[in-house]
Amino acid sequence: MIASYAGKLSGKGMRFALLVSRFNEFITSQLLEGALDCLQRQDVAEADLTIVRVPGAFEIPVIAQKLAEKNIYHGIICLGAVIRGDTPHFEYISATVTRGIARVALKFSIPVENGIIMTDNLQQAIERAGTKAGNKGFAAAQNALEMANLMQTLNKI
Ligand code: INI
Repeated sequence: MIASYAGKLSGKGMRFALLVSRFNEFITSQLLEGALDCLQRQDVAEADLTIVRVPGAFEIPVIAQKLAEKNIYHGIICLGAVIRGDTPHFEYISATVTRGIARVALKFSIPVENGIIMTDNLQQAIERAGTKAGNKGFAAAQNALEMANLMQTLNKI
């Protein structure tokens, strides 16, 4: 028989940290709302949720690392919005943040989900923050649940 594993979406008894950047707050607040909606609908208790705010997306990886070091969270959900401007700043921030988040996940073997919208313009960001293209915060929270459950399952084999 082939052994096959996939994570469930249940959040009962799991602790999550939500890391939210204030830059483009009117987008990131919608991502936070979507993520909380997902987690609470999957039975994560309020007492098991921690929200941490940082100035911008660039600051997310170091705080994700700080939170991961505590070894108390089943997952960390990073929420932000990086929107292209007239300078190459966008390229540097998005690449650095993406690499930083991946590094923390690999270093600590916990899900550190990238719920950071990276778009060419404000319209695309709005579309991904609870309108036409769904809510990337909700999706990141769902991925965190699936990955946290998968980690628990794989810990048992
Ligand atoms: N931070 C963002 O989260 N989104 C952006 O679109 C953005 N832009 O375009 O500049 C941004 N810049 C701030 C950056 O994340 C840091 O907070 C800043 O560079 C100080 O370290």
